[in-house]
Amino acid sequence: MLPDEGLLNYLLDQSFGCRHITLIDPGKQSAEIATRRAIAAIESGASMIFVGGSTDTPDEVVHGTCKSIQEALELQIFAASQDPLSDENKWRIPVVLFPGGAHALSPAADGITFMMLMNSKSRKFLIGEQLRGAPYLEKFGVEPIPTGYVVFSPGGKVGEVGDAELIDEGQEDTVYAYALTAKMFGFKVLYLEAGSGASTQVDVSSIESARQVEELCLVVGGGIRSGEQAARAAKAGANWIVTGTLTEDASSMEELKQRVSEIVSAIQSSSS
Ligand code: 1GP
Repeated sequence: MLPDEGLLNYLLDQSFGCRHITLIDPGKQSAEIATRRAIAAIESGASMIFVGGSTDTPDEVVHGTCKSIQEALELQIFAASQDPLSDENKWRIPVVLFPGGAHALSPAADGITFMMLMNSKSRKFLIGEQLRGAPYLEKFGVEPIPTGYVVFSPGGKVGEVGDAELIDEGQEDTVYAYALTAKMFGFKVLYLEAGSGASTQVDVSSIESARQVEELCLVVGGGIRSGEQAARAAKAGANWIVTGTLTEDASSMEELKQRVSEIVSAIQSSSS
């Protein structure tokens, strides 16, 4: 559900400090489970939901998940509006597509990270998928968020499928050049990705190098599983921390809530 200030303003607003995005992969769970997880994550302090991840999820599966999450949010907003003690704005949380390509799209989403995989060696991920997706997004009015996407070692599946020239620790100049290039292209967001389920997160020096380009909103994800790891990225300058695996491998909703709360309180205290 769109917040009152609109998607881009909400995303770029730095007055809240570092915030958390829960990534839901519709290819890995039913729409019903995905929705329960998204609602539990928001209850625990997540400020945005990304839907996407897998490279081979059909449109209708992605759409079913987005629709189901949006319907659940509408219900929560309605319930909160009937209760004078509860704040309905808490449920105005954007559901944003995080696509693996031009196939994983849905008109039910509030927006999409419209990405260039900047360190891909393949035209397909630099501009090809975007050309296929753009007319669809225009037709259905899904708001594109201009995003540069850079994949770091170990990179995981996205590094492999996206044919990325992975960035290693110690390549601060390269990271700075990518960040400047992203700014010069007019991207609003730079997403530093270590790959879903990565054994190591994006290193602090790389985040600090990207942070030198102050105009960019920095999203950092991949391999973040604890509050301590999330805090490290937040301190280095991340505006948003994405976690996916953390919520998906939680053994119960209680565990999921506990894990998300830990991330949220760690990043808030290290960025305020
Ligand atoms: C993947 O950065 C995200 O695009 C999340 O990674 O699954 O490791 O949290 P994890």
